[in-house]
Amino acid sequence: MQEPGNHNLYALLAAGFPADRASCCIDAGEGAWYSWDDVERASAMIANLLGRLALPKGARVAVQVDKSPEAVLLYLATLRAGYVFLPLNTAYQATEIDYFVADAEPSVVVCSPANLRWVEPIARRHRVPHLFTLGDDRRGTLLEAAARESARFATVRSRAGDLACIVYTSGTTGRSKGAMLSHGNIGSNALVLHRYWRWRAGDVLLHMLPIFHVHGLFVAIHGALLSGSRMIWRAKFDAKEAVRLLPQATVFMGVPTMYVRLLDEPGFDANACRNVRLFVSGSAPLLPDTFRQFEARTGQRILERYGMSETAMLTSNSYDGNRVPGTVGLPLPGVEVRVVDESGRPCGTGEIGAIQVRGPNVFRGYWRMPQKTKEEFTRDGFFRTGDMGKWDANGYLSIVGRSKDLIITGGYNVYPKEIESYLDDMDGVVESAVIGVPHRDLGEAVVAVVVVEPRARFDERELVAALEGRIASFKVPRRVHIVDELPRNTMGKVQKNVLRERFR
Ligand code: MCA
Ligand code: AMP
Repeated sequence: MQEPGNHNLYALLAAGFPADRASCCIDAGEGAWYSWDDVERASAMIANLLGRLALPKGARVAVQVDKSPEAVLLYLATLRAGYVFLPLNTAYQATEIDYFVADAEPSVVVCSPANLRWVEPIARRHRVPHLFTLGDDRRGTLLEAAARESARFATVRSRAGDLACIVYTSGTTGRSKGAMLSHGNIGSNALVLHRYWRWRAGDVLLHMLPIFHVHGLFVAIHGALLSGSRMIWRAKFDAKEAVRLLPQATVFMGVPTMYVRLLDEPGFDANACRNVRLFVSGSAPLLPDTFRQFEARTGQRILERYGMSETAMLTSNSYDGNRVPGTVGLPLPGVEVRVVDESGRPCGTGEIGAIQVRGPNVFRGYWRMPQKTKEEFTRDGFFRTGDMGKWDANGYLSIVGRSKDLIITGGYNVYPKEIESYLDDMDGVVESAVIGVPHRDLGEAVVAVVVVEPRARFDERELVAALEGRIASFKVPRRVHIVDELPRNTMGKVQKNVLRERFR
């Protein structure tokens, strides 16, 4: 039972652990598995290690490591010790990591042993007091140091408003912003989803998402922990492996690209998902066509939901009722969602407007960006999501576009501004525009349109090569088109819609 008055997220999750602590919590395959007892004891050892470092209150623990059960233990340990967990995409390169370390000023950085060579100088430059390594093979200095610690730890008492995590989201201005999420924000959303999606003892989650984002780290893991359910754990998504493992699972969560790839597998059919009671899709729009093909093939209707790093989950299609393709469903209990026109007036059914949200799940603000935080909230406390939407007659929300210039590729967000600034800095580049074009597998693919100086002799491959290794691979344009000039409107603004049409 949860300790009364303690809002620590770990305490909330642990209250859902099953009575049989010797049973399996995380099954990573090839005989590697953790019982609930193991999870409690190992996270206690890491929490004791963090406690011994005597970090200041609110200290950030920045983590860029390959997916492993031990990475989850580190997450849980950071919560238990009352520090702030800061997950980082494994695709990020040195320039990107340098920015996050400079901005977040973590007291602890944990990187994979293979990256120590380039992370160490970054940590030294920014005077990070503690640097550890953690591999996906249980190697590294973090577990070596934790092995000397006690396996008992009294989870720190936290208030609902205390920070639990900072999740960086790319910025429309090119600078990433750290969304500050409290124990109360994440915990309230975990409880709502637990009830809404009917998590129950005996569920088995097939977990193939990355764990440095809200989808894989919060939405998927918390549901399983709160219901004392086993997770079948794989380091990354692979469609063939998913088809092989799905018969053992009752719940699967993925981004639309994963559903498209499952449908490309000839062996994927109703029999493969005979035990699955819930397929959830999110992070990017699920095409109605994918929804229908999936239903025709398996008899299962994918449940699409909508959320953001700043807010966790906001809306969901119904569990028992209707699931409407092309919509993201109904506002979750306790979450206020409104669609407003430019003057802030609520839109009627079918009218397109800006989506704004309020609720216990909505974040505390952007890390060290009070002005930006202020701009993103209305006077009455609603957060401006930057998404455009409309209601249908039954109160289901559709996302019809974004007011923010953002590309979502395979469920990862890419802000054109950031890529444009890298391109514009290159010798010989006059200006650039980065757009998303429809892509069968990734939903959208990143494409750059570049104007180069008359004497500059660039080709597409050179421009791509110049970005590779400097920025995360999912941000690197799949195609680069060299043009004489960019189309502009009378205000001088680049007409990206024209480019999207031309290069689709
Ligand atoms: C990999 N590549 C990509 C992507 N992923 N390129 C563009 N977009 C991507 N998403 C690159 C690889 O680096 C590789 O490049 C090449 O594409 C081929 O990789 P492939 O093997 O085909 O891809 P993969 O490694 O299988 O990855 C596809 C994936 C993955 C499984 C769909 O992208 C993924 O796990 N996406 C999930 C993202 C996610 O969890 N988002 C949640 C955000 P090279 O050949 O050069 O190495 S949280 C969120 O949005 C909110 C809160 C929400 O609502 O959930
Ligand atoms: P992030 O800040 O990385 O968490 O990305 C959040 C954004 O992903 C949202 O603002 C939406 O634009 C988009 N998103 C998430 N779920 C969906 C969905 N089901 N359909 C369309 N867009 C989505």
